[in-house]
Amino acid sequence: MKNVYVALGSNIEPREEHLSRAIDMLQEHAEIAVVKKSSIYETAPVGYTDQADFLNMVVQLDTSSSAIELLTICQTIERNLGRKREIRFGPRTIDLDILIYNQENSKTERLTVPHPRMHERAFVLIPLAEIEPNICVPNWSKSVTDLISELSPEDMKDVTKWTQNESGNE
Ligand code: PH2
Ligand code: MG
Ligand code: MG
Repeated sequence: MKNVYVALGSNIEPREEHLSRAIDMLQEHAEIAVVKKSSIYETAPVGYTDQADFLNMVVQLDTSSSAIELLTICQTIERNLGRKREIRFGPRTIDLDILIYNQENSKTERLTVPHPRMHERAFVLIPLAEIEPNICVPNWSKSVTDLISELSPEDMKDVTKWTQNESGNE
């Protein structure tokens, strides 16, 4: 079994339903078990900022699938949840990104693990730290906590825990 961390994000309503349906589809897959789930965070868009806020979270999986097989599974789930590939970094019903695959460091045309931008993304590191603060992130060879300590206060303040029914969420 391989130990894997996957980031989920959605900024098209119903955002929470997109996250939970994606997790159900991962869990239903014969070669995947969802071991841990972080809380859901509401986050300001990074990169392409003229779009709605995201809900983001991170899950830990056990899987017998290879990294590339898991990528294909994630892309199938994205398609099944209506993901259309349009603007790079733009709005999406669901995005599933493999962050860490069993401490491997690998780069192919289709997939780079660990995720090449995870070290600079508070919306990834904060939920990951909630479930696995001490895991070493290959490539940077630093713990999640150490990577968070390198983020700016502005990056950190754009990520807040999301609770259903507070502040008018449906
Ligand atoms: N995903 C992106 C680009 N920007 N910003 C936030 N807050 N959350 C995301 O999941 C996200 C993003 C590309 O995948
Ligand atoms: Mg992404
Ligand atoms: Mg993606």
